[in-house]
Amino acid sequence: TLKALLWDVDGTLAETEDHGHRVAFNLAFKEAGLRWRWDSELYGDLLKVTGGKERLMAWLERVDPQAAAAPEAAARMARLHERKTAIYVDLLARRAVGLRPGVSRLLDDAQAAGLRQAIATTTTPANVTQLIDVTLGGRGHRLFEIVGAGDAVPNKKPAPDIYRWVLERMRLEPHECLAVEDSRMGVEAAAAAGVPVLLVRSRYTGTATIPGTVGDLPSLEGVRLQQLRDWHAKAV
Ligand code: XBP
Ligand code: MG
Repeated sequence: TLKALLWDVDGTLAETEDHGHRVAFNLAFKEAGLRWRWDSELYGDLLKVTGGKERLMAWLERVDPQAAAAPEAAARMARLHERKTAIYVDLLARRAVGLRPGVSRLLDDAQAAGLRQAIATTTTPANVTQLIDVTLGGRGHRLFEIVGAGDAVPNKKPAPDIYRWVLERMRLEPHECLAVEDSRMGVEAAAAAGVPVLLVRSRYTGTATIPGTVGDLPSLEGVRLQQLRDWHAKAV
């Protein structure tokens, strides 16, 4: 039976990428005097590299391989990423993004039903805390038992590491959980950890079939907890 819901953050809890992360990266570039600008389409391509620091490094390798080979490149991108995080947290404070439809209700219903819940994400912990604070207030932090985020593990999604990290700390077996993810990399991460995964498509998911999911939805709007239980039951 289903014991826990493991939630992805970006794209799943909220549409944070286009109006949040992407905008914050661009503002950080501007502030640093860099003439880089990521439009929505380019950003969709860059999302194939998960993790902001990793994404910046991959970008530098693409546009300036010489600078990327320099010994200080990683530290430089890490500093730029720190600014990006501060800007992103500030954008959230100014309500640049809210939760996706249906999310708040499912979180509450799951808690009321005694399901355990946790976060399994690639993003920086401060971003998760801020999103929860701003959208759910104090009640948000009581919803999630554990937040698995960012550099908690060496390998980000699509590696299964963050899911394994969360499962281990919650002392749960993969089949006792249902993961909710919006991206191919997220689905791959959950599946590789053996966790049944529901795909909820977001702005950047695209239309291609993604194998290995228990369900494939355009949104969680109107979705009932019982449906999540049914998808999970069919998978295990
Ligand atoms: C999505 C990501 C993140 C964000 C940027 O994470 O790949 O890297 O785009 O966040 P998920 P940081 O869907 O797993 O929540 O800049 O903080 O890395
Ligand atoms: Mg995601």
